[in-house]
Amino acid sequence: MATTASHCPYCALQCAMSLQTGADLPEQQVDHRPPVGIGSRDFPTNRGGLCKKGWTSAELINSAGRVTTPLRRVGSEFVPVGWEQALDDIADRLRSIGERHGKDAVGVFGGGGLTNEKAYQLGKFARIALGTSMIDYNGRFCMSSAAAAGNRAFGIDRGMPFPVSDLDGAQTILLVGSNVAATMPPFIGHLEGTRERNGLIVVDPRRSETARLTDDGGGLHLQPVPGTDLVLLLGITHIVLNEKLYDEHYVQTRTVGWEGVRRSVAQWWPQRVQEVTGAPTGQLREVAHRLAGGRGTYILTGRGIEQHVDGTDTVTAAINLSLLLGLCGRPGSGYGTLTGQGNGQGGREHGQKADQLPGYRKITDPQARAQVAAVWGVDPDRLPGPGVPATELLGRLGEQIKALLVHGSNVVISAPDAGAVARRLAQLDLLVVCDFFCSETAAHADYVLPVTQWAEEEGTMTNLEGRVLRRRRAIEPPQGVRSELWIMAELAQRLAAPGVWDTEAAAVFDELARASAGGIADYSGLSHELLDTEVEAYWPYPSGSAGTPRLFAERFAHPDGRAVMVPVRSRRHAPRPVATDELTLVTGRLLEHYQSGAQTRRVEELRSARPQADLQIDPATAQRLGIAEGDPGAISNLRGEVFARAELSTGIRIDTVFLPFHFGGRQTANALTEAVVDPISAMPEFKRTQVSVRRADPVEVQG
Ligand SMILES: Nc1nc2c(c(=O)[nH]1)N[C@H]1C(S)=C(S)[C@@H](COP(=O)(O)OP(=O)(O)OC[C@H]3O[C@@H](n4cnc5c(=O)[nH]c(N)nc54)[C@H](O)[C@@H]3O)O[C@H]1N2
Ligand SMILES: Nc1nc2c(c(=O)[nH]1)N[C@H]1C(S)=C(S)[C@@H](COP(=O)(O)OP(=O)(O)OC[C@H]3O[C@@H](n4cnc5c(=O)[nH]c(N)nc54)[C@H](O)[C@@H]3O)O[C@H]1N2
Ligand code: SF4
Ligand SMILES: [Mo]
Repeated sequence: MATTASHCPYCALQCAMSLQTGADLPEQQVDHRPPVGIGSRDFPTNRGGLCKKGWTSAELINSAGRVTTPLRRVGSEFVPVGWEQALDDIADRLRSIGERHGKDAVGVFGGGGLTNEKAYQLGKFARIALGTSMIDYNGRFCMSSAAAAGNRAFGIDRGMPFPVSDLDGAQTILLVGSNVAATMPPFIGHLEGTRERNGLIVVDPRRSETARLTDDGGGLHLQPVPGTDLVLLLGITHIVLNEKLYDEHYVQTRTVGWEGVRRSVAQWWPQRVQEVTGAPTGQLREVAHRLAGGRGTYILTGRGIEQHVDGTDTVTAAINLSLLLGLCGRPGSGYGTLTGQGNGQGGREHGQKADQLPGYRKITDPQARAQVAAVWGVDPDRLPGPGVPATELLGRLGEQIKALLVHGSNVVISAPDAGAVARRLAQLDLLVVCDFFCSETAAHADYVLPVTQWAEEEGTMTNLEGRVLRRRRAIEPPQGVRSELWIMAELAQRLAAPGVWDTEAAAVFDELARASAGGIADYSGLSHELLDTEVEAYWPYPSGSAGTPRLFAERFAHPDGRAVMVPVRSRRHAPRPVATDELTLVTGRLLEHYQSGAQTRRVEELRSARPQADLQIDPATAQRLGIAEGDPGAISNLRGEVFARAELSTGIRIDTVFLPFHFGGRQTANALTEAVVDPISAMPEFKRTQVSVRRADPVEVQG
């Protein structure tokens, strides 16, 4: 049996695994290809552990639903076509749409699951092969608020500016809006020490798996009203300032702007914070004191506070608190956000974001344009300007945008106001989806192009710590499947694009490294060859350096070396009416499923464990609505209606219900969410939607 060292295809923890191939494993279906087994492999982030998604990930390689030849729509059917014919036709149609409606009539939607090489190539493909500015990606739904807050405070956006193993020695960890116990199970190994020291504090309107880790011993769980975390954090900051718990020397020497922060929190005395958030004043004081109690404090944020219209400001409030306490850049303490997708970190560094070029450079910066254009072999004037963020891009489909290429996202399930997205996709002149499966989005396509899965390709991923990892090929892809690098090269050639279009990931990486040189996310010292020696490669990794496991020890990334404390204010804090029929819907994740579920709903063990979306609802609320355990519930608002089985649970606030967003059809949670975004980051408000709930008729559920 052969083993290949690689990493999990799913989340940003990027657990190390070994892929086993060989004759002794039972043969599976597609093309009679050899099966792949998953073995554990020791690594500092997961220490040999994997969650059940990781353990079962190889099932998708030979999954019966796998697309293994290009598919073309004819009426309401898909028919198999050859690659030449598909690519010729797609190129022709892209060219004629561009000629007729302008180059920005072609949109590109990327993903944070793409390798660095694919993400880089996609950004280049959009800008110089298609000539469009209209590219953005699903990281806008995921990382953009934390990224925006990190950039303005620190001058750089690396989710965790320190290795995760640093958390092992922590005294106190405040987790705000993150459910790591379900979303990155092996990560909780790094919380064990803190838990034993009674130092874990979790803020979540639900008694999530992670909140339950605080049950034994002296941990704390704060259960605020959804969407009030900004006020909560301002309130804790108020106490820290009032009771002089902050680190004055640090604030004076390493930050600017704290006077503004002091003024902005003055009005948030504990009683008032309690009224808005529901968190008792005693708990607020307790948290402030614990965070300030000596060394070893970390503050970590997740999507629970980021996916709101004030997500950037809320993360900013968490960073301001961290800076006041002197946590950032000091050994044994820090602030970080827990990046989500497999390459959520690298995916936002190499140019698939509407306003960015490789190396985390601004597309509006003349110097950056000149450098990247030189690497691409084009005149800088040929590069388009900034495009529009994901939600706006999707909003323009069928209007300004006539054609869309999708690489690594299932927007019909995962974008806000998903019903409207599906309607707009239907108005496109051309939709091309690259995927391994006929996802709900691919089902709308004119062409589905089948691509390689993780175990069939080479590449790199950048995990939540900013560590660059090697993904390695363990098995040949099925005959009819191609890599996206190949697809882009073929289309670029047909579109007579300038520049070089490599199809080998190592060569594309070398080009990416050159394009990133001198940028914020500098990868110029890295190569596949170097990464194969298993160096610990944290970016920035400029040529000649040994990388940067920990940032901010001496300086922050702003020109004056200081962190910027930006005062933020809460714009929506009126106490909520007590009696109302409306409930607040929060959405999120289950351990068993990944994202839109396009992959994990095809894995038998995961599907049978979680076959459907359940509505988490408090028993008293359910009783008031005449709903019993297991009853069908209808959750609705102006935008849509969703059906889900009621799961009664005291682990949720009485004014709140929870739905996972992993399911499609009549269980699509995003049929309810609104396409309203944070004004700074353009992140949608996935975590707070007003809905009404009623008991549904079983017939409605089937229909
Ligand atoms: N099993 C699984 N794991 C995953 C993924 C997956 O789909 N499935 N996806 C990966 C990706 S891309 C991401 S981004 C991460 C996300 O990882 P997390 O951020 O941990 O995941 P979520 O479930 O979206 O949200 C976390 C928690 O936020 C809480 N929350 C909701 N609203 C609020 C609020 O207003 N305030 C506060 N304080 N909390 C709130 C929810 O109750 C939930 O428990 O997970 C990654 N890992
Ligand atoms: N209501 C609600 N909605 C949410 C969220 C929430 O918490 N609540 N979370 C948001 C967040 S954080 C995220 S990250 C998004 C994620 O949601 P999506 O963007 O839909 O992510 P996935 O389901 O991972 O979709 C990836 C698709 O690409 C395919 N794929 C995987 N790898 C590759 C590849 O290398 N190349 C190609 N071409 N295809 C590939 C998969 O088969 C799948 O069909 O959802 C967002 N939507
Ligand atoms: S925690 Fe994330 S990376 Fe690790 S096995 Fe599970 S899905 Fe894969
Ligand atoms: Mo995400």
